[in-house]
Amino acid sequence: MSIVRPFNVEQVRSDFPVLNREVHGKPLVYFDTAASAQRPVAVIEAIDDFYRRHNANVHRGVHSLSQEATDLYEGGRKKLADFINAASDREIVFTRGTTEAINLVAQSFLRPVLNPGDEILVSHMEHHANIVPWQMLCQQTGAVLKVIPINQRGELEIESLPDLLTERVKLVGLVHISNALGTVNPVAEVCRMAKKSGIPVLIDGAQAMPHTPVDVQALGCDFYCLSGHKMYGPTGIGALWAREATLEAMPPWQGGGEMIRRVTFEDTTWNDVPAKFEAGTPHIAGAIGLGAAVDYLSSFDPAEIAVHENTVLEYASQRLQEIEGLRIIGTAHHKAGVISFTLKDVHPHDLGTVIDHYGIALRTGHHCAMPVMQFFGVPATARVSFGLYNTVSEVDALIEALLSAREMFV
Ligand code: C6P
Repeated sequence: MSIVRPFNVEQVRSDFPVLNREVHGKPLVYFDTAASAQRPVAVIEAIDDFYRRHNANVHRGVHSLSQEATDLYEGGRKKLADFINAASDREIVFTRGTTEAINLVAQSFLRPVLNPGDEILVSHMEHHANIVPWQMLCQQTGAVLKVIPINQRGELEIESLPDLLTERVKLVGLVHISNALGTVNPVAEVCRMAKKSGIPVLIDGAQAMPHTPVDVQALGCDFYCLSGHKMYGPTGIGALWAREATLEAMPPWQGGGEMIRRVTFEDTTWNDVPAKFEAGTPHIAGAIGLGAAVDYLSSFDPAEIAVHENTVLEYASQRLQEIEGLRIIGTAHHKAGVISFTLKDVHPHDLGTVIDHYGIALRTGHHCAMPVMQFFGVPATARVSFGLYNTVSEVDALIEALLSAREMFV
């Protein structure tokens, strides 16, 4: 889709109805986009239109509604394929989100080839979604989970990779942008290094999709996993990208309708990809809404979104440091979208509860990244995360609220 709109944050904000509401009598400041982004009208209307006018199951009916639903559903796949520069829409497997995409790769791609003593390499800054499925796989096969270290800024220690990338490693799993630290990882470089040893790489792109253009072919990865709700689309829908030949070679993961070509009691043959991996009735409205989210994001120049988001991120990083006793966790040179912090003598949960009374939504806890918390010696952090609709004046509101909250606790 061609670029049609110059980026103007006030116009962008008017696309998101929820931003008009108040919380505890204050204008909502939504700083929890990393958990789930808000949805623009275009996405809400695409879903609404599907249920009002086209609702039917896909791929199964000869009647008009079913054909319309199929076209809309497959249209969502095509839009997403183009958005991430997949070679074909057959390379997009719809899943419930990043978590399910990673589990699919673990069980279908890796499990059949894994032997005791083989290794899976992940980084110290992974979300649990890119740790636990591999741990489960290790328990099932006798393989071993190894960890790429990070430094005190929360950056990948890439210089440790040549020693770690031995012939025992059967897959590298790496987060593109860390949800707990905001670190942007050098994923293309890691892919290049792994490729030299013929090791496949899975990228967890959950946090990257809303912030940076993703070109799966240029990255050189083997698997890219994403979630619709992080990129202004619906919940319950996401995708796994892999090359068609890779998907063809993988056995199906779940069995049922849609994923078969012919079933007898003696034997079953599989459907073509990606249907082979989409057993059962899919999240049709989700795929359509995700397509609308792709259209929405594509209607801006990604460079303009990045400039705006970096301005908010840098301004917030500077202003937060004005607060006595505040420690930013994760100070990588290359960051996007996220600032985690602790405030001396104040538990993050208490902070989050008080800040909510100022109408400000931020997240507190371990952010499903407990090993990162352990690395930095904190049980939890408060986290602000930004979307394309956030502004520097919202950051000012946060600073005022934090200063008042600190008065209350100290
Ligand atoms: N992070 C956060 O608040 P799902 O739930 O499958 O859509 O995405 C899981 C996931 C995987 N990887 C990364 C880097 C993520 O950030 C997430 C989701 C949310 O940070 C919920 S814990």
